[in-house]
Amino acid sequence: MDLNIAKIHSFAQFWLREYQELPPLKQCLFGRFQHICQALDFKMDSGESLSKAFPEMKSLGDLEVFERIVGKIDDVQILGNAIFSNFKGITYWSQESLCTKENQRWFCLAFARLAELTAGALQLHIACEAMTGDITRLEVDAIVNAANCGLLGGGGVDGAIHRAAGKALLEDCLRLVEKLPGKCGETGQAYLTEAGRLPCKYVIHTPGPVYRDGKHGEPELLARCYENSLRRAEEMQCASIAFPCISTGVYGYPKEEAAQIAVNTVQNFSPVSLEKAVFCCFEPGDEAIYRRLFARP
Ligand code: AR6
Repeated sequence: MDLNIAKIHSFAQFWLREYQELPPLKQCLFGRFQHICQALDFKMDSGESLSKAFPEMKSLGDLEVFERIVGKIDDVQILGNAIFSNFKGITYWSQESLCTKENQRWFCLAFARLAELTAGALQLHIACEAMTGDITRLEVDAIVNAANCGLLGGGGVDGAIHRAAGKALLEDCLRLVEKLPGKCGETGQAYLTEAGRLPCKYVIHTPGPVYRDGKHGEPELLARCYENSLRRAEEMQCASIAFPCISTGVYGYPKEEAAQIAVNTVQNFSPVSLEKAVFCCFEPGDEAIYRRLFARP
């Protein structure tokens, strides 16, 4: 029987949202869950529980292994069966002792992967827009900051964001940095904070690569900045995100090449919550580069 991918996608989104809020499910919800899983043609007794299908996974508590394995499953039926089989234990989940952060994370990872797979199959895309303006004024869910690895502010768009957001943002950044290994960020990674006085909800700080000659991993690192920023936004169920032209100022990345990477990465991303990405340009001419790229088949 053909799976109804659109239904499975909204199912995965629903349960991902449920699970992101602790405490997890109450027993009474299980009946509904079971019913939906069966309607989606997932089989609880398919024998494909994750630990059976992937013997590498010794215990469900082993989150790192689980994340790696779940990331590799690319069959909706297998993943659905496995999740459903592993949900058998859920009938007991009303017990406080089982409402742990770890169990919650386990389910979130599984549903996020299911949502991602189905989004890919449905060919969902983030709608892209380009504009010229000041990113600090945008009323989107998240704005991205072209940061440096220190993550505590600087010049360019970073300086503008910190000035407009005020002291609260710097305090958030200090708390964030305190928890990072080596007390600094990594190029290509993305780090989320709240947004102080800005009209958006979150700021995602991503240190872009310094451009040398394009042969020192710069394209991959720049793509990672965009991809990781999208992931952070998805983790907070953002519907909209705005990017500046990362690395194209002080860090010297050629504008056309950078815009091409930005657009490709965002358009190839399979969204769950994200609907819109705004490329917020600042200098005259930058917006036209994006518009030309959107117009390409
Ligand atoms: N809104 C939108 N875009 C802006 C704004 C603004 N308010 N202000 C500048 N831009 P840059 P980078 C554009 O140099 O190359 C900082 O000191 C700008 O025109 O801000 O990634 C950091 O702390 C350009 O197109 O970032 C790092 O040390 C784009 O933002 C370093 O610079 C990026 O230029 C990062 O360098």
